[in-house]
Amino acid sequence: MKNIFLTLFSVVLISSCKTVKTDEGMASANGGKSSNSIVLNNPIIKDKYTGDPAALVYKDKVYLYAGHDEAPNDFNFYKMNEWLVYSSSDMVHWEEHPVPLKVTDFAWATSDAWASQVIERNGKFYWYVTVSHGAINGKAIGVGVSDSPTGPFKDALGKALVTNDMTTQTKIDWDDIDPTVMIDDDGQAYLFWGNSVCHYAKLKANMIELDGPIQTISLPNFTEAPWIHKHNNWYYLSYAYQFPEKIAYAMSKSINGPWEYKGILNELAGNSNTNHQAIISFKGKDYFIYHNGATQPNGGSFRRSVCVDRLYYNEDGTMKRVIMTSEGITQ
Ligand code: FUB
Repeated sequence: MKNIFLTLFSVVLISSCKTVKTDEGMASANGGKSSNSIVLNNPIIKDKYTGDPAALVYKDKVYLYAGHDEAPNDFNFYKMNEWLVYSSSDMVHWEEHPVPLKVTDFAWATSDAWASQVIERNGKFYWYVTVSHGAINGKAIGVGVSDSPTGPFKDALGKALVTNDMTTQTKIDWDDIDPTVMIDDDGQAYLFWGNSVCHYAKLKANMIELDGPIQTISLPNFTEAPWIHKHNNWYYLSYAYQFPEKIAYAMSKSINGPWEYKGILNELAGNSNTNHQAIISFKGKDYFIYHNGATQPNGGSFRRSVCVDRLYYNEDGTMKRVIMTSEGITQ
């Protein structure tokens, strides 16, 4: 009896191992599809930890920029020295490009390749990044520039664009983080950023100088991670709400406000206390890009993974709450 039980147990174990192996082998060879049609495309980057996604639609591709989470498994804070770039023509298959930008490319910065965003103007690509400043206490925003969306990028300014001493609304020294950028239809560019306080300012046409005063926007439970975008004559300002973070958003008919709070857009991202969204339209569909800690066994708040799911608008312009999925984008 004992022998029969052991034999049966071994057969079950071996066959289940085979199934897993077959699925993994097919998944990598077939863009996430397995022989028995299990499709788990989230997270979209499976071989590295990635956080703070930003995306740029340029010509017929999407470029995804993310910070590289390099924290060892026993280290419970961010360890981020470089940013990564990936591209896709269909939001399903992603190609990794060589490392386009590192903290060390900014001679005045010391560490912390935190959240960022890239925008194109007149054939040049400007990358607004968060880093820690070497000489001025606190976080700062720098600008990289390149002739290609995949880089390599170099410091466009030779100094920070925004430093902690330029904003005085809070006593914390990490309120100048998480830049998001938009060029409005009239050609005026704007930079938004912040932690605890949401700041914004105009940018000059050269994209490397502020143009006028730094202003603030009052948003309920604003934590960080603003993302500015426009869709059908509405401006949207989404942001990380409370902590651990959900994503909420406000809408306005003008980029200068007033902003009307519209509620929660995305719920807590599982085992990651941050969520950090990017929102894009690409080939007629809308996408919500974010991070969670789904890559196991060691994924979590400091070893994050970028995911993508569909975003849907209501007829009145409000956005439907995002449904985070393991399947992700399948076609
Ligand atoms: O990645 C470091 C910080 O975590 C970012 O700047 C925030 O948005 C949060 O995601």
